Amino acid sequence: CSTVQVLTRGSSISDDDSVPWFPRSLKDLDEFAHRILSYGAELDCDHPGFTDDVYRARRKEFADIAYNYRTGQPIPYVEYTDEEKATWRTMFNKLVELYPTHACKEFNHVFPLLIENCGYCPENIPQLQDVSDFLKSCTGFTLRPVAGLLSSRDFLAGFAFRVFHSTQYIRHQSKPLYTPEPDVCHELIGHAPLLADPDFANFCQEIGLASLGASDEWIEKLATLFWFTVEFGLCRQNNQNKVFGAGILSSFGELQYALSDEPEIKDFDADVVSTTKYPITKYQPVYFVTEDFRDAKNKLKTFSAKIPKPFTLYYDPFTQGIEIIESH
Ligand code: HBI
Ligand code: FE
Repeated sequence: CSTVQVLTRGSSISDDDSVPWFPRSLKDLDEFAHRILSYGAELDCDHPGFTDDVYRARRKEFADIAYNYRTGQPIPYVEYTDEEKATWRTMFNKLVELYPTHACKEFNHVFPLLIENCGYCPENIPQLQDVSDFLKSCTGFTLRPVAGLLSSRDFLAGFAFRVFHSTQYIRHQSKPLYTPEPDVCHELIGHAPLLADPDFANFCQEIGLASLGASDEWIEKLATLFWFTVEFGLCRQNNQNKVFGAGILSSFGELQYALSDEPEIKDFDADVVSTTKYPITKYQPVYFVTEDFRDAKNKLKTFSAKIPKPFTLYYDPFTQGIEIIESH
């Protein structure tokens, strides 16, 4: 029979339990606030701040802000301590030395704008709300505070709405150049700059939309694609490899290692990338290179067209909601 394309609002998709729940509006993202895998104050025993009660209490303060945050509210300003600012300063000063030669041109285009518009400088940790306002004016991306690690499904779902779940706490002062988990340095220096780039923002939203309603196996593939692009991606510019992955951009050591001749470099192929295993707490043995963010988005679209879903969805920028076109 011919497929009947029905544009439905309260579609029966919610009755179809073969489709995992996914957010349909910005407000729905509030569901994630309490679905975190690790509450910020619960540190692993090998965490640099594990035995530091003052640090753990501070982490609880940040986790509570995020846990109580609701869509539409301003992100609370935080008075960072001198010790936290010193950690940021060490990180900031080391990293900015390398960006002109190691970061992609889009990053180097945006970074000065963040200095000018959001108070990025060695002495000051920028406020999430100020960075969010700047990103919104560039690409519509906004930041939302998160209390700790989200599941891949939930974290990727935020991207469908151009929402980046950002931590607000900072790594322990004993290791300013290392963090076992995302922290405000990683988010604001690694991720935020490129979320201001239109092509990169489109790429990120594409991953998010592909993840909505996908099965767990496909979520894992998309999370792996995310890992080798948004977190650890390289691109080709003027016949040289340049960095765009946040995990590299926010790591002084890995920024040098990634462009050295030590790691294996492969051309980006979505099918290969999505099934490549990767280590979490050491430098990546392999990186993938894409031409540019448009190229990456086109390859991602071809890849995500293979994800089996009993419906087609799209993002409505006017309602900032997800619309379903159901095919029977
Ligand atoms: N959760 N809060 C948070 N921040 C991340 O960067 C993050 C996450 N969950 C999963 C994740 N990153 C990636 O490993 C992919 O699974 C998406
Ligand atoms: Fe990250």
